[in-house]
Amino acid sequence: MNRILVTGGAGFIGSNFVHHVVGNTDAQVTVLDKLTYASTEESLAGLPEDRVRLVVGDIADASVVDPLVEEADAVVHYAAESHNDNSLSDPGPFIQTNIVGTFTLLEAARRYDRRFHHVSTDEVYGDLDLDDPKRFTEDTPYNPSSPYSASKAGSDHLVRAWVRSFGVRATISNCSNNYGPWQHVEKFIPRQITEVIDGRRPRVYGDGLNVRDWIHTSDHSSAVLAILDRGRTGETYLIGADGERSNLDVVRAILRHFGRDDDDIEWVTDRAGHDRRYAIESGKLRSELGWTPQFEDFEAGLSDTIEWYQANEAWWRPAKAATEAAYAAKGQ
Ligand code: NAD
Ligand code: TDX
Repeated sequence: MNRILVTGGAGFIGSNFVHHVVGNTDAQVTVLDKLTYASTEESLAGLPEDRVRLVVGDIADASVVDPLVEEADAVVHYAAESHNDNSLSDPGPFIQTNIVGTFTLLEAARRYDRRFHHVSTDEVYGDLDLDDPKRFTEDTPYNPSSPYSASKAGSDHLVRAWVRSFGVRATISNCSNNYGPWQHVEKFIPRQITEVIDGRRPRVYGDGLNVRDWIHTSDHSSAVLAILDRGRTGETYLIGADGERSNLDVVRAILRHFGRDDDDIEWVTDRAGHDRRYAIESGKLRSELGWTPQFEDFEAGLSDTIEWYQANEAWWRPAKAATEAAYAAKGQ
């Protein structure tokens, strides 16, 4: 697999994947990215120009997508509208990019018979109760809650149908919540880190007891590369690193890192339809493909991430004020 087309490769997880591919393979990478508010070219800075090329364009535009898919050996599809809160304010872009965009890419993969990997989320399975002993598996029924997760579920169903009806050589991964460098300040962990840097209080929704299953984004990258390399066509693999934590526990760890009182919290309006808990059982990926996460200590990975945001204020600062103004308008 010498030429990989990475959609959404200037965003948080996609750019981390591009760095991972350059560091761990000999592949040539073309990034197709619309450069929405969620991304910057800086996330790709420093990568070798003879290995990585950026094409600015829309995954829903077949005239852009077709020639790029044709010249690639494989497509790894990250591009999406990705923030649940935005999908509650304005669902339209989520339907257009996540569903129509995925359809456009699948049609190109079908036309040119290209290997396709679709990056999805555990949110397609809905949520679990806090005391439920179960975790999500590849057999859990789809039950999405938000316009974002419904649009991702729709895109997963398209991939499954294109495999079964047209023989497209596709795999799907559904990953838990990622953290690490280059994540937009609208998301939970970067928002709280940058609020504390700014001398403000972290903003926690509801009762703070909602649980997310955290994985470092570099472990997500190694899992996607393993699936691209050794995954079986038509299969779904769940990616997770046993990182269940309540939002309150995460915020308290951030406050402690800065030497602040761990009750120094601003309780804000809850998210509509807020999923209670996500949890991933990733045994299939581990046993079938031999994958294991490198970041097994969440608190250590969180400390590295906090230090990255302290050292890279020039990257996140331009987005911060507008992000906070939009949250303030919603009482969040
Ligand atoms: P992100 O919002 O940081 O990045 C998305 C990228 O897609 C951006 O670079 C954006 O410019 C690009 N994009 C958006 N619309 C586009 C379009 N129409 N055409 C081309 N490019 C477009 O999101 P992320 O957190 O990096 O998520 C990447 C993928 O991983 C998404 O598919 C998401 O559903 C999935 N995922 C995310 C998480 C998580 O915790 N963030 C967990 C599991 C799965
Ligand atoms: O200010 C906040 N306060 C707060 O309590 C924000 C922004 C969030 N939260 C809560 C909501 C969630 O319970 O923190 C948790 C995490 O929120 P997000 O960062 O918005 O992530 P989530 O909704 O869990 O979705 C993320 O993981 C799955 C990604 O954004 C998705 O793209 C991915 O599919």
